[in-house]
Amino acid sequence: MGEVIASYRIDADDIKVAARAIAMEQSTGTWTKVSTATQEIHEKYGAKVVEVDEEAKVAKIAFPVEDFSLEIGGIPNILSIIAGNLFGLREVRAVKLLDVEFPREIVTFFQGPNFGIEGVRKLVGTSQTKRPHVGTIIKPKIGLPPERFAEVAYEAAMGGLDFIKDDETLANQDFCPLEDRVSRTMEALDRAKEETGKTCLYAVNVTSEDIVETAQLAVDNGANCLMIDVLTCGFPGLRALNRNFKLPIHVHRTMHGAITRMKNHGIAMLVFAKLVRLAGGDQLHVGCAMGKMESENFQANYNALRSEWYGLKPVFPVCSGGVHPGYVEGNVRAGGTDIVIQAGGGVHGHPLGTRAGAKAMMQAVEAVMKGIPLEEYAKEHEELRLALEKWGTQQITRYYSEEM
Ligand code: CAP
Ligand code: MG
Repeated sequence: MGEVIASYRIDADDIKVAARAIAMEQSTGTWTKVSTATQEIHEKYGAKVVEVDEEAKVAKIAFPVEDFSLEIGGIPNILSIIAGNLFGLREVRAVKLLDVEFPREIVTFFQGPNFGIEGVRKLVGTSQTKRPHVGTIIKPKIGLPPERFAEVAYEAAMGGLDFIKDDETLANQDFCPLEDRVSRTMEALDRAKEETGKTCLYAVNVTSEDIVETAQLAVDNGANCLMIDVLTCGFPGLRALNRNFKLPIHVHRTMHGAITRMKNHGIAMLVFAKLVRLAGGDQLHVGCAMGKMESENFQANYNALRSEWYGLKPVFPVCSGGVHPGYVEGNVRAGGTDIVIQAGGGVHGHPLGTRAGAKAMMQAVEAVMKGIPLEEYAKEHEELRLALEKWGTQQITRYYSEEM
């Protein structure tokens, strides 16, 4: 039987002692010896410290596969074990779960994405070109009524985008009820398809108390893609979508910064990326080289989503947050072409509006795929030229302005 191996960076007076305390707390031990825990129990179910790198302050702890309840406990149980009480132990000042390696039997128990990169490409029609997908988040984040939302979606699709999505805070508010929003938007996207011949996916945010019921409402109103805020909603929500619906699932990671951002404490995005792939997300926000969000180690996340993993389908890494046409080249260079590039402000903030903004994003991708520098391509592409004039191609650090 295999083991789950978790790597922790530990800040403690004695890293070996702290690692041992973590292994005990998270498996068969507690703060004192108890008569109920036999030697046999410790041997069979006890987690072991298998490696300690004192210089890097990293310890690897191996958990026997038998410690996990996959069928019923699923991903919540995995998290309670590898990422549970340990964060509060007095032996550690701070600790970060950096990575986790799963054995074959756990990976294949979870069947992963239903569509994966190739499946989503087939729906959109990019299996041949293999170019990055381009999407937009309808902005403003909240406030648009369904009719206006659908019009903006139509404009984005007419501009050639592959993908539109709800923002992570949009659910079923009174100003934009989900049923009305989805039916109008899908009707608008159908109209756009009649004109362009191209499919545009619309990821409906179904993050909610009863995600299956909400997703069913979206599907009944024509949805062709679903979206979940996986950390606020929970992994069982993602698995429920994966099991119950044959639609691609876009996974947003809102709230992750509270958990992933501190270098010495929390859980690395890499761990969540692996769990999302297990749970069956088809696209996941994992950061990128250029944009408004801090993105440490995004390359490792991309690898976890796209590399061979006991036959599980690869997940499309989503590069989002403060992206605009001027950042497309830098992001593709860093992330490759098997990515989804998204721009909200970078589409709807275009001087000529949403359709032109969508076109500018597509033109930037075309330029990169043809190996033509953006500035060069912009000479013959008005929308791209205007976008570059407004936003440039250099990473900026100050994003929010008074003119909003
Ligand atoms: C992007 C976005 C995403 C962030 C999340 C937003 O909009 O929709 O939520 O990208 O970040 O609301 O900010 P803009 P990440 O294109 O207008 O910035 O993908 O890093 O989790
Ligand atoms: Mg958003």
